[in-house]
Amino acid sequence: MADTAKPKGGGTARTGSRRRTRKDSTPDIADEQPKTLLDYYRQMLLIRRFEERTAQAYTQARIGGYCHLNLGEEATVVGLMTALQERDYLFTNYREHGYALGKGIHPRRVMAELYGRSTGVSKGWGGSMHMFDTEARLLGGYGIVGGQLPLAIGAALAVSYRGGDEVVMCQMGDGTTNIGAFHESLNIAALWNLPVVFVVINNFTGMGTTVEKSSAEPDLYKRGSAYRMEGVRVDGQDVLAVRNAAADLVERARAEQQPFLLEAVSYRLKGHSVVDPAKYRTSEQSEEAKANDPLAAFETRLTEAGILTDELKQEIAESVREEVTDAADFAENSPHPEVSTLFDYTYATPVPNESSRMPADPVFAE
Ligand SMILES: Cc1ncc(C[n+]2csc(CCOP(=O)(O)OP(=O)(O)O)c2C)c(N)n1
Repeated sequence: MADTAKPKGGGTARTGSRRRTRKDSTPDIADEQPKTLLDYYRQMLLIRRFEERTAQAYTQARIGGYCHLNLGEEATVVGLMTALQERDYLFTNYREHGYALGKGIHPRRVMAELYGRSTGVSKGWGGSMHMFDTEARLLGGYGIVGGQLPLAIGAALAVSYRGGDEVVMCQMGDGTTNIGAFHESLNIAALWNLPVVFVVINNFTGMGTTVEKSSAEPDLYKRGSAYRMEGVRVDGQDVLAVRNAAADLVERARAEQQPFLLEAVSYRLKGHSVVDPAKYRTSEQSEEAKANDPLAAFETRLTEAGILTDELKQEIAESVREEVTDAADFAENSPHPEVSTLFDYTYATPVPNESSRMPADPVFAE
């Protein structure tokens, strides 16, 4: 087991910084291509601005239903997504907008899905929590806590059965590690040597309940040890550290055909969902979180290294702003799906879309 983000002592409700890394584990940006670093910066900024726009559209009632944002988790999301090969599969929980963007889905299609429009990733029927795109190999988007885990190992079993070399990444939150499906899935994945990387985003709270109050073993990367699964903890505020740790495990899962567990210690800047004012946090915690904003920290690092000049910063900010505005305009101007298509993408076998059908009537068409 490795621990590159060791908590300092056994405090109670803590924010990202106190639980963060030893400095010696921070990758040196001098080892990276400036182009790569700027690309990561842009991706993180895109998620930030996209999510801010999403929050705004929600308050304007352009977006309905549940809606959970990746604000504050941009370094983790970008680090994880850049560690995957295009052919690798991804399963996530409902906090997924940034992952969809990171998996290469166009911001227009992600925003249109949030608006519930037919041009969206799931043709407007999935919404914020249920994005699904077989081409991009994003296999959901799940609103049921832990619902993605058994499905992810099913996909990994299919890969393994066919002798493929794809890896399945299965993202979840810290709260998910106490769901039965977590243990069942880790057990089967280890028993059957499935190529899955389980990723726990430890943002310290499941809704408003802290990890310390819900987990007998709050060092979540150790939770795989019951299944003899190697676990690694990484600083989720550092995009390079996340990419390195994730890429290592993804490639080992591919080569060794076995599962791994990665814990990324991150922090969400806002409440659980867009309607949660996060009153369970102290103002000290919120202030500390803002002070440790991963996007601002990365921006400072790149600026100090002379990689991000004022001109470049402006240029990137402008192009991201345009991309997000374009996505929102596209969503706004897209049609709602036809009600007659309600069941078209839900079942593998055609199902009649008959509102008059009684519960006892057969589900599948003759
Ligand atoms: C089976 C199930 N139980 C409860 C809920 C309600 N619920 C929605 S999100 C959530 C917290 C999950 O927290 P975590 O796994 O840490 O993910 P995060 O929101 O931090 O990404 C709960 C309890 C649910 N959706 N599904």
